[in-house]
Amino acid sequence: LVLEGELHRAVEEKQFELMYQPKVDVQTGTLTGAEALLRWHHPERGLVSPALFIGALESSGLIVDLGQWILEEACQKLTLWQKLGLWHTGMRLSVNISPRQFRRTEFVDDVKTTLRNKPYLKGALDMEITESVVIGNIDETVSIMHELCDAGLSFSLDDFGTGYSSISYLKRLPVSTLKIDKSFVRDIRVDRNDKVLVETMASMGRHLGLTVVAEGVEEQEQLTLIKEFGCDEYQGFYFGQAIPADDFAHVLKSSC
Ligand code: G
Ligand code: G
Ligand code: NA
Ligand code: MN
Repeated sequence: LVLEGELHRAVEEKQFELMYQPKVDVQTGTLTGAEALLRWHHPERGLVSPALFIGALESSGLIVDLGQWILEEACQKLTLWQKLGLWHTGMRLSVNISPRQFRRTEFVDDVKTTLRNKPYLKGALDMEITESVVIGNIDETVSIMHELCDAGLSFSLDDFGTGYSSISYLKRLPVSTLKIDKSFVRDIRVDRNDKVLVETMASMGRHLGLTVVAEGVEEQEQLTLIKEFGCDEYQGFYFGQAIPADDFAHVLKSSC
């Protein structure tokens, strides 16, 4: 159980770190970018997974300030990697945006402020969202997304196929990438239903002109199947888990 007081302290004492999980081109095996994932260095418990505290960050509202830090931190690393010549055109760094963060009236202005005087970040930064960002009024959500697209950002629909991201949102939201949730990929070799679902989701995404990313690829056999189904990219322990920024820079270097 994560206590809110503990989280307040964690934010104050900067106990958080962003780690980076590679995304890979299914056909060529080359890096296409990364997803920034939050980690908490708990003073007693060690490294704590966000699965255990994202909910508490949301309900306490702490995610608002921390989310802005996540965005700034990711932009700072992106700037560094570009300056070092490690970040190629077309690669994207994704950050997860929580609904609470997205729904704030100041969100667009805060993002634009973060991107100000950094034209080189255009086309390199992506936001992973689920349908829970929709504010009730879908038109408002779409207009916020368009404004951010104009500022050079792209959007990925995360956890696609689960309760949090459905076909109707794929139709209505200006996303450029569909991420097939890892719960479908896990048993793709043995579960015929999962296999059909992944194949169908990949086909639908492709026909809609979206980049299709399969999440949670852990083995060669899963990679072979998602390749057959036409997924563009994958992410998963088979290539690598989320790693500290410096380690990810080495991965970038060795793939140059
Ligand atoms: O990295 P891991 O698989 O443990 O993440 C667990 C959950 O926490 C996932 O649902 C993931 O989307 C979410 N998460 C990880 N990092 C961030 C982040 O920086 N911001 C938000 N809002 N959610 C995150
Ligand atoms: O909800 P979201 O898709 O953002 O969640 C990302 C989470 O998935 C992260 O916590 C990350 O650690 C986890 N993850 C990434 N790759 C794999 C994988 O190959 N297998 C499993 N089980 N989890 C993974
Ligand atoms: Na995500
Ligand atoms: Mn996901």
